[in-house]
Amino acid sequence: MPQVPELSRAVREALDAGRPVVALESTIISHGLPRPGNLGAARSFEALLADSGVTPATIAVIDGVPKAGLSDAELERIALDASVIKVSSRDLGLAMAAKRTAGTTVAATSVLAARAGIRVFATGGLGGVHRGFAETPDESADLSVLSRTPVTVVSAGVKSILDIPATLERLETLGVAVVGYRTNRFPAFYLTDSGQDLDWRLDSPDEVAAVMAARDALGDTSALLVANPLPADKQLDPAVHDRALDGALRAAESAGVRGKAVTPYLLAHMQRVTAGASVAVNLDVARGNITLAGQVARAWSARA
Ligand code: PSU
Ligand code: MN
Repeated sequence: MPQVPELSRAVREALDAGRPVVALESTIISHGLPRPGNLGAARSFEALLADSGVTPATIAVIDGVPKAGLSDAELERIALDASVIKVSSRDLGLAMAAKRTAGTTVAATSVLAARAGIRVFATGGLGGVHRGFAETPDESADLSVLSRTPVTVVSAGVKSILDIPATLERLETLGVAVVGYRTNRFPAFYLTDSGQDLDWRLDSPDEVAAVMAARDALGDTSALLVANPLPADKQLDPAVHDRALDGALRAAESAGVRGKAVTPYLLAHMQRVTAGASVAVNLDVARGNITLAGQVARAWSARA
């Protein structure tokens, strides 16, 4: 079997030369953002990196082949083809053997990035522990996979649709390091501040790279989560947010949505009832994280 994931030429050359590379996930494109604007978003995510001299490595499964670095035609398939499925890490081997085309979640993207030797990864917001866990124990595989995958993930905390205090407890149990970027509070994706305090804060990309080096020296094989909040003037209006989320949670409950459909269902509901305001905020969240991830990747490659 060829190398997994298959690297695009640009990604392979950048990695070989020790130049900065940032992995990007693709479930945000296939299942997080609405078609057809998601294609332009995916292209703009890559351009943000390329414009600052960082090689983007969007990760996805194309006809059963896990890839890091997509052609524009492949990016278009992930964005526009409605038969594209969502895969977490456990699904990767199944999607490969079945020759499926898939967007990769944070869990699946982290596994593939780590195998490729890509150290820094940007997403919008991580999965986590869902509300109502006591009745339906829904916890994203993102958390347990990050406990055993050595990658630095830049994320605006976890999605506010989740139970954030419970998610932070799980991250602690699982041994995932969590730092606030220029903040002592954990962000909440659409919202700047979840109200939850963090023990650690870092204020520059160089400081993040120094922590990565220290963790390597330790042989630490878990992830470092860099929680990067949206500026307060760019967050979703909290009143609009709370109303939309309340409706989304009730709709999901009465529709009996389960499993991996839950997160896309809640995000799509938020998009409808906020008339697209949540999409604009989601894009700002992703762009902010990708920009910071690019800076961290540059600081990391400058150390070598
Ligand atoms: N961030 C976004 N939009 C998304 C996601 C993250 O801005 O759609 C995706 C990520 O791929 C994440 C997934 O891993 O949602 C979580 O899904 P689940 O709760 O089923 O694990
Ligand atoms: Mn789930």
